[in-house]
Amino acid sequence: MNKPDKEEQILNLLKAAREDYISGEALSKKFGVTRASIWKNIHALMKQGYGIERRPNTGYKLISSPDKVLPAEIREGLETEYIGRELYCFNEAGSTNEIAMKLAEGAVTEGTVVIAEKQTAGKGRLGRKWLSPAGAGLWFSIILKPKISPQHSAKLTFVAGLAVLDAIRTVSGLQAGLKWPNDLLVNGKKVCGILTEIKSGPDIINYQVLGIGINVNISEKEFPEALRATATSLAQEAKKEVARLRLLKEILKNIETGYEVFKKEGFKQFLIRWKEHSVTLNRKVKVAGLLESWEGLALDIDEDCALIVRLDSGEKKRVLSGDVS
Ligand code: BT5
Repeated sequence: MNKPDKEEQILNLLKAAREDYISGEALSKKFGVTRASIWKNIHALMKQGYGIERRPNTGYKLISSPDKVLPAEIREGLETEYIGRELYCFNEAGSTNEIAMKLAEGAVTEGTVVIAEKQTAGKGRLGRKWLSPAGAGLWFSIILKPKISPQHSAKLTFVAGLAVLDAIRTVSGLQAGLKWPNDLLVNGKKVCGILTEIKSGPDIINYQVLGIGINVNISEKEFPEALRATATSLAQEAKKEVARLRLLKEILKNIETGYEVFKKEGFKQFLIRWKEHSVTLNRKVKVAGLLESWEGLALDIDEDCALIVRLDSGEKKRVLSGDVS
């Protein structure tokens, strides 16, 4: 599933041939295998949803590609060096974050992406559930190995949030806002949530997984009643379908660029931009932490991504994690 295998190479040849047919014989010669073996690969591609015409004495021609998060579709036109070059694509998975955290324990390269058409156990923070229906969203996780201490990991969630915000604007024209600490909203409703998980020693991170969930083409009725007031999708807000694969590739490119800048130049410029696009600041908020909650004015976000709230008593509270409403 990682490096282009024979099946993906055949697909790429068919794509390159465009309107022309490629004969089974030519393919079998190229790969040094029997024509029956080539047919097996073609059949497997058709099962994934590729439309392939098979004409006797002529060969194979690609008619259509599925709108699915498949390795060849993600790699085609992907403008990154290392993010998304190693791919684990699933039709159905429990949670891509869980899979990525397990993979990261082994010899996996930085930038590996785990993605699923559908998650059956998609998760948010604190074990909350993340709705991830088939075919209509982007549910994926990126494995990074930054040489940073665990306290700095939230900064990469901010870098990723900005990368998604820019990609949404480029691909759908929608202007999203950032809600502290990890949400993107469009017209006041949540379109994206980011779940960052790390494995770390006391001083330095072993690896960090950025789990990103985006409601792309989910219709209103696909959301359960309980979420309709707070959740939306890009298609609902843009009033048209949004190209899921293009959005994914734009995000991967933006995250790679952002990550490189973060490593070279630090967090400062990201924090400035994040605040510019924040929908949390300068508002009366209620912040629910794990044990306590506070009400007051959201004043600022500091360089550790903590939210500074001025309580009605005038006291300033520094909140590192929690939920804002
Ligand atoms: C988040 O948590 O917003 C992080 C979501 C991360 C999901 C991605 S998908 C790929 C990767 N693999 C995973 O298993 N997870 C990541 P939190 O801030 O705790 O928000 C969770 C809350 O958002 C839930 O309790 C619901 O109220 C709401 N919610 C659930 N599904 C939603 C959806 N699809 N769209 C909008 N809101 C949703």
